Amino acid sequence: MSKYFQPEIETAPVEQLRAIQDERLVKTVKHVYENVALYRERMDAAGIKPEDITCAADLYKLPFTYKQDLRDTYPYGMMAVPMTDVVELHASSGTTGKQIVVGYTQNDLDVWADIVARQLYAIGADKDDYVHVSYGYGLFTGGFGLHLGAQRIGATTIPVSSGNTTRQITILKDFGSTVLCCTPSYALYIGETLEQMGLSPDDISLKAGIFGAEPWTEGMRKDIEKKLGLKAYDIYGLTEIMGPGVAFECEEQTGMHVNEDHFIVEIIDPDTGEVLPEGAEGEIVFSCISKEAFPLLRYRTRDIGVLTRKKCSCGRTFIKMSKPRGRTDDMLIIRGVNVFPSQIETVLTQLGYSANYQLIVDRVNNTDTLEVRVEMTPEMFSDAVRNISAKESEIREALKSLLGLSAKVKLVEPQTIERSIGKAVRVIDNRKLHD
Ligand code: DLL
Repeated sequence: MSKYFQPEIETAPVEQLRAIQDERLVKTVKHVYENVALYRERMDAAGIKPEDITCAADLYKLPFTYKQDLRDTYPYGMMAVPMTDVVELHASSGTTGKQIVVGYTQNDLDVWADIVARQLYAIGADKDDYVHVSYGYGLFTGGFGLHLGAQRIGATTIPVSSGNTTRQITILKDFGSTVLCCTPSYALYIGETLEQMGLSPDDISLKAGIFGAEPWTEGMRKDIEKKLGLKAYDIYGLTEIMGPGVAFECEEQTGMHVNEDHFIVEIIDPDTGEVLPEGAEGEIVFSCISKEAFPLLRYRTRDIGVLTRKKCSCGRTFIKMSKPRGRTDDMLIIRGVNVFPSQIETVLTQLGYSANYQLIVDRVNNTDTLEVRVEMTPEMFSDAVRNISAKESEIREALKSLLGLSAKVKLVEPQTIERSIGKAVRVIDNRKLHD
């Protein structure tokens, strides 16, 4: 069986990919100029005509698109085809602000199925697999996206959706699920529940997992792999661009290949908007080049990552993006120190804790405070009380020396931090209450 779903594209020489991007970008720019008022107005205001964009290298000339634009044109102002051609809608509420809605033509759904199918083939799944989808079904893109891909490869699709964790385990066991798809925090929760039910990975048949929709660390990957007895792969995507499958991890497990025949990715300096060279960290920006219903150009994701064209051992030629470190809007600034929750997670998992933690930020007498609440593992808890303050200062010291961050650390009893069946809530920022 091939590990590529569409080998001619996935392993195409870079020049060939460039040529596809050139042609598709030119077509998409014309399409949005003619059909989306916001793009026509923006381009007119910037003095750019569709003819000025002749290849992918001209992309930088185009204005950016922001989440606010999607809110301002809510619900259907960014659709580039008549609504009669739109066969499905999805929406994202985000953590703050008004929801946005996106649309797909039948052709868009076919492309979505293909790119998720590429992910499934890349991790060694095929029609003989049982793909257990525990991402939420509904307006969230996770459930339906993975579902489409699983059907496209002819796998036996199990649309469980999220929640009811003991039932998830019964289904994993009885239905013989071989591939699990959910958020990494839910995967961890499923792993813990398996343990609590007195079962081990040998009692289920999982061989791989496709986990995304939130940042997660290498430490968390190892923990999930151990608890569930599988290989854990990362998948990236966002509602505005397509949903899961914009980028996917291969057997190397060192970052995600961007489906470059459908999306052009850039890294920019979030402050100046300047395009940064390969290898530099910055904000990830996507342009859709094959979408019909909702093709965004230069969309500012707010995700922070790095791109590389280094040759990948899997043979794919698509550019790779690192695991996003976080989002510009999730970065905490604690007394002048910039820190992403994922950096704290790395420190905790290196010290042997699982990724059950919460960050509580506040402001006391005009000074920011951070409390890191970390759950003890059951083993630590049983051997513990006298050790607690020593363990807390060990974490405090590690945060200080690795991140330059002074924090209060509080070890809490096992199972006391709320588990998530979707995206985990890591940060409680009480400063917002005072603003
Ligand atoms: O989370 C789509 C998705 C579903 C991706 C299932 C993967 C699996 P949104 O709800 O619109 O869409 O959230 C998109 O989630 O901008 C990132 O900040 C974050 N995100 C998504 N995938 C990853 C990942 C879906 N693999 C936002 N690593 C994005 C880190 C991720 N962050």
